[in-house]
Amino acid sequence: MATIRTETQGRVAIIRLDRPQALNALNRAVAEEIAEAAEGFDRDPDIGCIVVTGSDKAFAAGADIKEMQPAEFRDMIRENWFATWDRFTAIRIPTIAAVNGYALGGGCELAMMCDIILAGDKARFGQPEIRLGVMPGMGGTQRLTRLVGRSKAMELCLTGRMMDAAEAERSGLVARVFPAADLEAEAIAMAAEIAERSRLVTMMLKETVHRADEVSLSEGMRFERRLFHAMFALEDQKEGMAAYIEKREPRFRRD
Ligand code: CO8
Repeated sequence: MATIRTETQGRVAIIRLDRPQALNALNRAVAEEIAEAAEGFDRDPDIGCIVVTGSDKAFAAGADIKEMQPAEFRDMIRENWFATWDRFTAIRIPTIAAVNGYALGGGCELAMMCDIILAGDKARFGQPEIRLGVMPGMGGTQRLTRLVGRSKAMELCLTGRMMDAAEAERSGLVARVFPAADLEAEAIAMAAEIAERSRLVTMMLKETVHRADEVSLSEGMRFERRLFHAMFALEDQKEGMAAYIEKREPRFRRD
């Protein structure tokens, strides 16, 4: 892989953006490599959670402006730019973004494609596309609005200003903030804990939470209830509840 590095630690996979010369700007090769790596981990029963991270300076400073600048409308349409990212959001096991440094434009949007965003205390988030004569194109107008509400999403997208980790946590974009030096270890520890649970149940839980963005409350409740009922067809429900009653650790299935 030319633009990312991957490794595994136990049941956790780590995808690390690795274009330091461009502050991890997301070009088409990055999208393809992240999608391919994540799909591989998603198929691997030995992996239960993926951490996506960058460097101390930048998670990712946006889509690659130098690659995009000469593109024409016909190129965008023909190649359906940014559609590759749909493969990443289709990953069924949980994903955690561990953000140190800049998460701007497409970088902020990649973080929002993940299920949980954790930030180092020096992280900066923003959607500066307006300053480049465009608007967010990898989900920023939609996911940021759902996460922080319309007024704040409008303010961030229309001004292009950056917000710090504390503000991002206050506004609901970020789940938790850690000292920058501890972020990666904390993210991996959280991922390891998630990866110890029933792999099938974490997948169904992820699908159900994301359903909340798509359907009405009553439809979402019906979907949740039906999948909850379905979980009683899994050995993991029997094992998890028996382990609680017997005061021991559960042993969930991995496949
Ligand atoms: N694309 C390409 N190269 C980049 C990017 C980027 N997004 N960000 C940084 N780089 C490059 C710089 O050009 C520089 O390269 P060089 O040394 O060759 O000049 C190198 O990375 C280091 O960057 P800086 O010297 O600028 O580092 P600083 O510490 O001075 O500044 C900043 C850091 C503030 C992050 C600054 O680099 C910056 O403002 N970057 C651009 C941020 C930005 O605007 N991102 C949004 C991009 S657009 C997008 O993501 C969504 C696209 C959706 C559009 C839809 C179209 C269809």
